[in-house]
Amino acid sequence: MISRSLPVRPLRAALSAAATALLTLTALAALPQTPAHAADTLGAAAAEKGRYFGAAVAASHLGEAQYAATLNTEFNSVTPENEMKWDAVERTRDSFTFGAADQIVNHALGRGMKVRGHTLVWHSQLPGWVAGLGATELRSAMNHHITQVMTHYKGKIHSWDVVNEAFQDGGSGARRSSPFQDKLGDGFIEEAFRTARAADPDAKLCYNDYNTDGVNAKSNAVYAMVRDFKARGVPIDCVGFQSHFNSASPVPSDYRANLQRFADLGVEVQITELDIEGSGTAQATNYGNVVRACLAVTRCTGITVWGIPDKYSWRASGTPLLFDDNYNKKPAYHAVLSALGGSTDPGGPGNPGATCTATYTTAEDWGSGYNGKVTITAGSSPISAWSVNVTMTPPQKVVAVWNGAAGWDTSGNVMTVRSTHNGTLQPGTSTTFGFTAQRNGTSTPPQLSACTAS
Ligand code: G2I
Repeated sequence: MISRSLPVRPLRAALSAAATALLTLTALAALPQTPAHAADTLGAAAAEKGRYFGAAVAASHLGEAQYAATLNTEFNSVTPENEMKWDAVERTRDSFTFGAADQIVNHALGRGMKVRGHTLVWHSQLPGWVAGLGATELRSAMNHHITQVMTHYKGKIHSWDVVNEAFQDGGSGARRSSPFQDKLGDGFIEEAFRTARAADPDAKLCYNDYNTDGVNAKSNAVYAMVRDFKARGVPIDCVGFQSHFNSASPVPSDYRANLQRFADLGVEVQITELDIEGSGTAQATNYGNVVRACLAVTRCTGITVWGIPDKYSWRASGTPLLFDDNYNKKPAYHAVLSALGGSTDPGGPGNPGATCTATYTTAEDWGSGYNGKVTITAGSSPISAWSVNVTMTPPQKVVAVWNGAAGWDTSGNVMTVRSTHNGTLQPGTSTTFGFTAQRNGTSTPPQLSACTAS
């Protein structure tokens, strides 16, 4: 067993050196205005980048205290997950029921959050009576539905998914068969957008779809439609990229380029239903990449994740969201916050005497890999949270972390591990976190730095 003790340079010393350097610098040149503290929630961090960060919300969960608290603290936009769909608001022809959707809209607007409208014209969650109509009646029912729903929410919705999932999967780039497509032809999409513009001229009107996240036959077909709409003055303002990812449908390598080519048509792009199956650092890395892709595209105006805790996801078994079933922040959460430029660094003015040290030992070693154990010890003041940087030498790779929440820097070599349930320590007492690493041919042990406490 290797046992090494690494005293970590206290943050305060580093800060005071940095402060001296900063004072010198300020005398020489005006520094850009930056907030005193990096934002420490998803919504606040996104707002500092001029974006929203939203979640799909179910009205039935709003009464759960932790659900509402997480929503209210972390997000600044909501999308009703099912409550605005046709079968929810007009199950019977011309009889509109907005109760559950109103509950979400009122919750959000009352707390300063924005609302995305989802969705007006979609082949799924469509009541049987709509599918049974002939062409003339269907056209009139579609336009009436759009007008009634948008009028009810006029002025309250920042972006509407006017038409959802109208293109087929696969290589053809064809339209999907649906009552609208089959009876009204390609023109139903254009008609829906024109009706929507008249109903609420201030709402951004989006086309929303999945498997259009990279450059492929389906996204090419949507691209051609949007280009045609822009050329002919059909009112369209945004394209939604659902971004449901898993191992069979990973984040495409040309994700950013695809967002950018749509943006170059003169529409906003929005990431509308993001979820990525997986766990740990792999999931965190994917989430960070998606956020960085959006930030790299000026017209990418916001990101919505498709749910809050894993347990309520439509793909719950794939644990695709940012919070676990108990609302703990997952590594993916920290990766998103950090990609947004926010910080969960526990250091701050609230507990100026807080310090910690970190020591490393190798707990188990099987040659090709090992389990590392890091012991965090509070200094002479009680602390309520800690964080430590662990630098790995590539191609070593961390494959699991426990009793701490890990996020990675852009190089992929520096892991910041933050306390989860184990942040509270009395002076001089300790806690540990662990991780599993694969050596991949390199024996250099992990290096610890920057134990910070608050
Ligand atoms: O399928 C994932 C999403 C793909 N893009 C459009 C989104 O609107 C869609 O959302 C999902 C909801 O997350 C699910 O919650 O849409 C599903 C239906 O297509 C929703 O599932 C439905 C269940 O199928 C119903 O049995 C259930 O009554 O949710 C309903 C309300 O809980």
